[in-house]
Amino acid sequence: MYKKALITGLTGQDGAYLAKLLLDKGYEVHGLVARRSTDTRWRLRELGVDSRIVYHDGDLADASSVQRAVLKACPDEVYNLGAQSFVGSSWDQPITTGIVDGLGVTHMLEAIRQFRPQTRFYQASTSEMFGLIQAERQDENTPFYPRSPYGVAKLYGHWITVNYRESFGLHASSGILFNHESPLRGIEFVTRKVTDAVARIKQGKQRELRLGNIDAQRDWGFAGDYVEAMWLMLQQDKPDDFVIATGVTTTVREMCRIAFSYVELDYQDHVVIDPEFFRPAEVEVLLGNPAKAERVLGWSPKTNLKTLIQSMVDADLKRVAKE
Ligand code: NAP
Ligand code: G4F
Repeated sequence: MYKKALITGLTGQDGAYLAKLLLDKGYEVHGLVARRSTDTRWRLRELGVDSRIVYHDGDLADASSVQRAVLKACPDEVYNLGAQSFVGSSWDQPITTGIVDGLGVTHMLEAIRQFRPQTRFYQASTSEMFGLIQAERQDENTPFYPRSPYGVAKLYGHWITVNYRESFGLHASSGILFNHESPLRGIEFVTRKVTDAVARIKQGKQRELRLGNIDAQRDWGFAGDYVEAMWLMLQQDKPDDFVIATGVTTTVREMCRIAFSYVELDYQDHVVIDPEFFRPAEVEVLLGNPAKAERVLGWSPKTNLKTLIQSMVDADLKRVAKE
């Protein structure tokens, strides 16, 4: 028998890779998609999966639409990836971020509890919850200290997932994923901002790149590897929480060097530090310890940062050349 999955955040980076993974495994894939005035399905087209998905109109802020999607899709598995996911915007839209990234999780958990309690649930939690880090390498036992409205909202989403698992026995797992990137990454995130700029500068369409805190360090992996971990979590007999990371941390500065040097440019000739891109409170460093995921899920990252950034530059070079 084939399985059915409902994905929120289907049109985002992870939603697109996850939809492809599940379709390749023979799943019937449903997506909760919020109404927008512009086209948001370009990533699904890029991966050639847009016409193979059953779409449900809905918004995580609207509990009734979430319930309707669960009732119509009758999913075996729900992957809750929908979110206002840009940390920088969360200071400008703290209330929306709180509703969608926090309360939205409860909307989905309640729909599952009331109408389909056998459904397995995945919550897209984040290393941003560690914020002002309380241990050099962060794992499932590291205390949280979020530093942005986004991190705070996601922490609520994480704990309500744990709470519904413990209160109602739901098969609800929380994946604490560290930064993961790809050619499908939104342009506002620093890796894509850099690779897009490298492509433009190389082709003479841009001269400088304005960035904020390039001394910040992140544990960056490849989104395609990380969606595999999400799926593995829901295949376990027992629900649980897992850190998904590479175990390597790199500065934004070094990531820039990798991207620019790939096309024989020196980042120091083009990067301009601009106070506009500094945050009210910064997460200076993140470094995950994925030992539990390796031991229990048999998961480990397959892609290193250099290969990842170079693949993003290649994709941006092709795209910018066609503009
Ligand atoms: P993304 O590319 O920004 O995608 C976010 C998705 O959420 C989009 O499909 C967006 O729809 C949807 N969405 C936004 N507001 C919504 C609402 N009110 N109702 C329903 N859907 C809504 O993010 P991503 O990188 O794929 O990340 C996926 C999830 O993992 C997010 O929850 C993010 O917070 C979390 N996460 C990401 C990372 C990472 O490094 N990528 C790390 C840890 C955790 P539109 O396309 O219509 O805007
Ligand atoms: O690429 P970023 O915007 O990602 P950030 O804030 O780490 O958040 C991402 O990863 C989280 C997991 O830890 C996810 F939960 C979240 O949804 C998102 O996917 O910024 C990375 C670092 C930051 O320290 C930022 O201050 O890069 C620094 N940075 C320096 N200049 C910049 C810039 N970030 C952006 N976006 N733009 C800049 O110009």
